[in-house]
Amino acid sequence: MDAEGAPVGRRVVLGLLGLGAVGVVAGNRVQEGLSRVLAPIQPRDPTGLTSLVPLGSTWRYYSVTGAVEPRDDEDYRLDVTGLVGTESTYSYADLEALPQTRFTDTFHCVTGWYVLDVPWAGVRVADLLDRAAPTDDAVGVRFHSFDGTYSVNMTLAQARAHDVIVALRMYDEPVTHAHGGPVRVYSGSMYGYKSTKWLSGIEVTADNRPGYWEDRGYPLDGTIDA
Ligand SMILES: Nc1nc2c(c(=O)[nH]1)N[C@H]1C(S)=C(S)[C@@H](COP(=O)(O)O)O[C@H]1N2
Ligand SMILES: [Mo]
Repeated sequence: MDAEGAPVGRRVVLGLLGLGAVGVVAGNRVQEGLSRVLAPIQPRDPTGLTSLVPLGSTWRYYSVTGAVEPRDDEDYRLDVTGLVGTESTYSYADLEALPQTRFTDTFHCVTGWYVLDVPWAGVRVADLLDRAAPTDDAVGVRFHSFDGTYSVNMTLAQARAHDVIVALRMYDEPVTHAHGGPVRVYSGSMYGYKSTKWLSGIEVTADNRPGYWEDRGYPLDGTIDA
């Protein structure tokens, strides 16, 4: 998993413990209300088998900053900046007007919980990158959150994958505030920490530097089963 060859590095384990703590602190009160709100949209499971899997198939609410000031569609802005030919700012309506990609996928948090069959829709990050035209020295993409703290990096190649989107819809409804709306990232082949909630910026960078969780021990390459 890391260069030293340990299957799960000490830093990763410490990171996992840290996330557990965040889940408890940030999640406690919110979790109760959320499970009621989310009950109608839990994935269908005709076999009932997923209920036997510990930690399986239910959403956890995560925010490393506690409460985040909600943002309306009208106030929403996404900045695309950095090593690009054309920097730009998109409103929610601008994003809605671009071609939308919809697909259904299992959501995996690196701590073990997952949610089956989540429909997502939004704009491919690849399309936004094409419009911005990264310069030849561009290597990474850094996603920023309007929570003021969270950020995450991936390589330019990872960000261009067809299942990496700026998501406007989840379960065929607008992304809720708790899930990082009005606009969040969804990175299909990567663990949940690569999917920045409350997305405010996409910055094209000269390196692929660690973001919030990678600084605290999560793998820089967040590919599932990497
Ligand atoms: N801004 C922000 N984005 C974030 C996080 C966070 O704490 N803050 N947590 C990440 C992690 S570890 C996971 S598993 C998912 C959880 O998404 P959810 O809160 O919609 O369940 O969001 C990711 N994106
Ligand atoms: Mo996570």
